[in-house]
Amino acid sequence: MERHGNHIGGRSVEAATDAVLESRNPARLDEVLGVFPRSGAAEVDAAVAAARAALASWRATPWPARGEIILRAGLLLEERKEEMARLMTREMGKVLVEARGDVQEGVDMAKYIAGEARRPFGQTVPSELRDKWAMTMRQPLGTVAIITPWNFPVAIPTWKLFPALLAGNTVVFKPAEDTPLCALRLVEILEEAGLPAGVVNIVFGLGPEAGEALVRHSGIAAVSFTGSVPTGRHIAGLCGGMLKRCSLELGGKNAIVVMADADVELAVDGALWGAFGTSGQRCTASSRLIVHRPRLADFTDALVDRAARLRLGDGLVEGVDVGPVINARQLERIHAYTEVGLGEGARLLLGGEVARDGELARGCFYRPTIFAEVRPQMRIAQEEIFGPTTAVIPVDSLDEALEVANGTGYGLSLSLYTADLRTGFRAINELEAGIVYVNAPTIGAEIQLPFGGIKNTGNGHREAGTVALDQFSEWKSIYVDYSGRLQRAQIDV
Ligand code: UN1
Repeated sequence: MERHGNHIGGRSVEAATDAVLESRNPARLDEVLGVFPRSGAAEVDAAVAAARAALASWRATPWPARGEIILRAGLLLEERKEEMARLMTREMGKVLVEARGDVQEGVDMAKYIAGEARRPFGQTVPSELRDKWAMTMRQPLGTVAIITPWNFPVAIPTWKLFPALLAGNTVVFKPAEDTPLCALRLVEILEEAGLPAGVVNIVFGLGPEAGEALVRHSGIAAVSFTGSVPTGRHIAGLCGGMLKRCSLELGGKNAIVVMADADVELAVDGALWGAFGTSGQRCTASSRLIVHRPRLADFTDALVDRAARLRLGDGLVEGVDVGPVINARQLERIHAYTEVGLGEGARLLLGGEVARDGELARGCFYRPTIFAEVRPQMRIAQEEIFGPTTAVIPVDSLDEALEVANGTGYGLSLSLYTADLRTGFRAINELEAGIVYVNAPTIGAEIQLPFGGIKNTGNGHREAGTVALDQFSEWKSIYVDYSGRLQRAQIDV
């Protein structure tokens, strides 16, 4: 098994520290994919220095030329989709079809943002004075920190890396400690596509060590982070004190609402995919199912029946529906929530246990878990579990459904199933979330629309879509006075 260094200045660099982290396959914990440094402040310093040294030349590279490199990286990623997807399944467990989707999202992002390379429009507006021009342009921020989670080991880094690079920034990238190899392969592809050495540097390590040093580093102009609310809050505090820009993409407690007039079979399809896809480890996972009482029995019976038939196992094996969860710590956390739910008086209809039969004992598997008779204020209906656990909450009206859907501290993704156009549009208007779906589950965002949420889900930024460049660029306003005399704005008009 290979021992890797950090990736700094276009090559593998030994860390000053001997401490290491192992990347293990969560479906078979005895399989180690690689050993990576557990970096601290010294390694972060070296990475920031390399990124800053690369800045002047990268910033001077024309936007279209930067876009070409990103496009080539996207095409290489597309060529190697299968290889990358298999690596992802081994490194973080999601089933192969989903891993292919994750890589595809990166390919889409590359093509989309490369297309923006000739379109970073500024504005030219009239001046109030004669012989004077007024206009705006986007400029890079400098060297930015990108800190990403393990649940979308390719897609989420591409949401951040590609726009950051297109805008002319250089990067220090700290991927989650559970998925270092996917991160390394992605950056190698960028360099193979022509990205100059030092433009993206990777430091491997833990949040409280490498991540903390990176956020605090005075050479870092901005931080883009996806992860948990407590970590996001901590980063926001640090950045606030330093007046450093930070964009945060945090948790969710997303819900599917099923109204009495909905196509229940379709809603069950959506709930299965939304709740148990990626073993529920998406910030967009459907962890609450709010069901209008007239259809409660139909919906719940069909859901339990179908969820009971989902096949748990190694995501590389054909026919497996649900893979492992990321590690033993998460497995424990997920199970602790089952105990919370039981303690709160919710009724466990399915799962609620670690799966240990046969081969499953080698990895971190949790059975798809469904709670019924959940009340909206229970902890299992309020807190992000990040596992294959969902809560059925009965309601008696559309008003109540919307109130319950909106009644958490999060606001990422909400969905409603109905056959009534009026109900659908009320939902679009009144659901409090960054992303709303009608007749589709809470997962499945596409990169050409902004991704992000309100309330504790973030701090007002969006990723991808037409606003992708906003978190990574600064507006500059430019005035050119060719009158040859002093003209005083607001005075000489
Ligand atoms: C995440 O859950 O962290 O919409 C990102 C989706 C995916 C992205 C999810 N396209 O579920």
